Amino acid sequence: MNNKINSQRRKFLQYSGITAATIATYPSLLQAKNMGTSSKPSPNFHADVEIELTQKAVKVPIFAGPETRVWKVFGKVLKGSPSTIGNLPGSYLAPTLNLQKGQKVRIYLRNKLHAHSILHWHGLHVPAKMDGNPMYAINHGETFVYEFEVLNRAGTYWYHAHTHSVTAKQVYSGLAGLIIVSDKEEQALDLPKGKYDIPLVIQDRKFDRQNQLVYGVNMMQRMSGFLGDQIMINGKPDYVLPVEKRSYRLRLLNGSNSRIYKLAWDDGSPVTVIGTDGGLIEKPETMPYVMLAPAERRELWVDFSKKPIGTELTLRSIPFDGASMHGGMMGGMGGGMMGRRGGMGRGMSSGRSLPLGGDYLVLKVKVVKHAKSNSSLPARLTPIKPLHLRDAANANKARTITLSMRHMSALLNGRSYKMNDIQPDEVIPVNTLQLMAFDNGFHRSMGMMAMPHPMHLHGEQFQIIKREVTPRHRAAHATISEGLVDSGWKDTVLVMPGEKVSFLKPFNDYKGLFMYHCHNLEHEDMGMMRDFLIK
Ligand SMILES: [Cu+2]
Repeated sequence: MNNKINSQRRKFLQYSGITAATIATYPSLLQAKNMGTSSKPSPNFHADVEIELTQKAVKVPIFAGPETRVWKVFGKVLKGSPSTIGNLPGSYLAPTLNLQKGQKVRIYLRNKLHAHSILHWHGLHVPAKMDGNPMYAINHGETFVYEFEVLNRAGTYWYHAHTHSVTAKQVYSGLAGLIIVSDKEEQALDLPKGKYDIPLVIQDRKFDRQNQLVYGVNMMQRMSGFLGDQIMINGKPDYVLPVEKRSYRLRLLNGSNSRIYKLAWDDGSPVTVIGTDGGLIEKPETMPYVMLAPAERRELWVDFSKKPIGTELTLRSIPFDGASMHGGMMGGMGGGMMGRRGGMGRGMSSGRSLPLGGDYLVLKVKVVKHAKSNSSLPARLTPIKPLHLRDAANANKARTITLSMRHMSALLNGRSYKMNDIQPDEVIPVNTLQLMAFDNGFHRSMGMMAMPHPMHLHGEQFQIIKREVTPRHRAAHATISEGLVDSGWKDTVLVMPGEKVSFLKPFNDYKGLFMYHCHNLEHEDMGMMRDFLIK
C-alpha cells in the first residue's frame, strides 16, 4: 500500500469518525484498493454537452448565525446550452443537470475534497465504467471523466456520491443533486412547465448549536438508519412554497439517508401521481397518500386554482406501521443521544429525531396570487411498453435476493459487499430480461430484525409485477399499501417487512459490473450491496 493512499485512508477514517472498534466489524473497509486514478476524455466520443463538476468543502449560510460546513458540487457548462446546469435557488445541494434524451454528455468530475469520492447517476442507463462504481473513486486533486449518451426517457433522476463505506456521510454532507431529463414525448403534453414545474428534494438533517451538520454513526443508528430532527426541502429549513392559483407539477425526490415518508395533504385532498422513478406513468393515479422511500421519485400534479389567496396547505408525513425494528423505538432513542438544537428561527427542530412512521410537517404551500394561465390534467400521459414474463430468460425460476440483518450486518443472499467478489448467481447474460424478486422475510421470518429496505438496482429501469406479504405482516403493510405506485418504470422499490416483491428487469446494451443495494444509506455502508456482472 503506498503512502498516499495510506494517508488518504487515515484522513477519511478521521473524517468519518470511525473508530478502531468499528473497523473490526467492517473488514470490507480495508479492501478498497482500486481508488485513485484520474481518467481522460476519449477522442472518439463526440459530446453534445460538456459539464465540469467540482466537489469542494465550503461554508454556506443555512440559518441565521454561523455558516454551515458542507460538501458542495459546483457546476460549469463547458459546451452546450447554459441551461444544461440549473441551481435550486439558494441551495447548497449539487446543481441540477438538465439533459435531453439522446444527448451525448461528457462530465469532468474534479475532486477538491480531502477524501476520495465518486458520483453515480441514479436511474440512468450508462456503461459500467461511467456508472460511479465505488472502485472508481478518485482522490483529492484527481479528475474522473464520464462519457455517456442519455438513453433514458424524460423523468426526474438524480446523482449522488457512491463511495465505498462512506456514501451515507458524503450524501448527508451535500453530495447530491437532481438530473431532469426531457424528451419530445413529454414536451408534447400540456403539463405545467417552467416556473410551474417544481423540483422538491426532501431530506432530514440534524444540526448542532453552531449550525453544523451532525451525523451519528453509533451502531444503533446504523442498524435503523440515520434519522434527523429537521426536514429540509431543497437544502433549506422551514421551506414555504409560494404558488399561483393554477396547477403545478411537483417533482419529489426522497434524498434522505434512511427516512421513508407517507405523504398526504392536510386538507384531506387526495394525492394525484403522474410520474415515478423512470418518468411519467401512463395515466394519473389518485390515492389518499403516497409513499416515498429513500431514492424514490414521485411526480405529483396539484391544482390550486380553486383555493382562495392566502390559503396555506401542508404536505405531511402521516403515521404508518412496520417502519423500524422494535416498533419504532430506534428512531426516538437515537435522537436522545444526538446533539441538541437550540436557537431561534428553527421552528421545526426539537433536538430529537423525528420518529420513522411519525406525524410531522414536510412542506408548506401558500397560495399567493392569481394566475394568467392554467393547464388541465391530461387523461393519458405517456405510453409504457409493458415487459412480459414470457420474454424473461428465466421465467420459471426467479433470481431471488433475500434481505437480512444479523450480527451487526446487513446482507443480500447472506453476503456482505466486497469488491471483485462476483458469485455464480450474480452473473447475468447481457441483452436478457430477468425475472427477479426481493424477499424481505417472506419465506423465513426476520423476527425483531424485520425492517423495510428500499432496494435499488443500477442500470436499466424495471417493472414491478407482484407483491406478496406474509399473514403476520399484513396489518402493518395495509398502513402503507394504498400509497404504493408500482406502475411505470422503477429503479428503487420499497420492500416492507414480511414482503416479497417480484419484478422484470432488462439487462441490455452494457456489459460489466452493476451494483444492487439497499438505498437506506447506512445499510448500504454496512455492506448491504453487491455487484452483478453482466456478460
Ligand atoms: Cu436496507
